[in-house]
Amino acid sequence: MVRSVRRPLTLLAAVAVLSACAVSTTGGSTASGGGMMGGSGAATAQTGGGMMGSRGYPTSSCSVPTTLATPVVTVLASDMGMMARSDATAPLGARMTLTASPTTVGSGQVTLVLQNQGWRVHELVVLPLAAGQAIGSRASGADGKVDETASLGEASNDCADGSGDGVASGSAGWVTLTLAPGRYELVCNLQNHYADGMRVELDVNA
Ligand SMILES: [Cu+2]
Repeated sequence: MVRSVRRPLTLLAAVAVLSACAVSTTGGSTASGGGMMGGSGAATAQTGGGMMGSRGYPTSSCSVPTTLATPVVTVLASDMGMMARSDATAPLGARMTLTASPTTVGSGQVTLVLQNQGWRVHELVVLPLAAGQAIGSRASGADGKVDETASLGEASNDCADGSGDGVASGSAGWVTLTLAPGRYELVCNLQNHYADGMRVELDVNA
């Protein structure tokens, strides 16, 4: 008797759990799809004049030239935010990242394209890494920036090549450099951005 009662209960519980899962999965994908940004939310936001894309970050307002020298390393800048900011201001502890793809290229000419998928202004500066030096190990100065006197070049011009005042949210910037074999640290050196996580290694093979 006990078993015959328990079994249907167990089944019911399983069904309930599955239902709950189904519901929470649906809810989860809606939330991770952007909550206020993804799916239908994006359509609403865009109707409202926002810049938010279907994946929860600003859509690019910049067309990167297709004639740039190859290989092209795409560097994505991301940060946590809800709306585009025209400045780079970030507190220490803000969550910001740089990712690169690919992370290894051959020596010689390489184009770095910074796609700013964050909400703040970002930039890309190429710094050499000494043998054994780990990325993220540079000390930030009182201005919240690392020493970039050894910079080999930067993509910090909004929707343009080379050096400028930073790449706006949703936009891009690029630079073509000739890099010798070695390890490099791609960083965003706006105030506190490096310390907040905006660095990624690029390896250049012989
Ligand atoms: Cu940055």
